[in-house]
Amino acid sequence: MIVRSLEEIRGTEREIKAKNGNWTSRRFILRGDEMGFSFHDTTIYAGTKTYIWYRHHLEAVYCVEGEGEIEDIETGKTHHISDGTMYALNKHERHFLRAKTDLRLICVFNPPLTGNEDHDEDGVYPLMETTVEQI
Ligand code: 9YT
Repeated sequence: MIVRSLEEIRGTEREIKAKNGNWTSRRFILRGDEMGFSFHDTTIYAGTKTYIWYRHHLEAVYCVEGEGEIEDIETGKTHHISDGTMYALNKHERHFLRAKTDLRLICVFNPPLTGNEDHDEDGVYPLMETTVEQI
């Protein structure tokens, strides 16, 4: 069994701050934990707009605090996000994430992130080489 607290993760290599300053991600479960997914507690900072395209990953996101919106660039549709809203990027949709207040999002990625991924200039996380033993 794995038990971890937010306090233990703060200030360690499991806490990743985006280069653009828009978010901080606390990564509770990573590929090395061999669960087949990664599991994060992310804060998206108030007033930010982030372009994201998870070309190599599927992501489900559950909002537990704050107000914001997600714009699906594929359809042009914008959806309000607040405590209790879930969205799943089941088709690798390119999107903008806008935070009106600080947004606290619980995120699950498949395949799991390895640890220190940050968005590149295309809003993409690279696909790290994965062997069967690591999944
Ligand atoms: C919701 C979202 O994709 N935010 C960006 C950070 C990401 N969730 C992560 O790496 O934890």
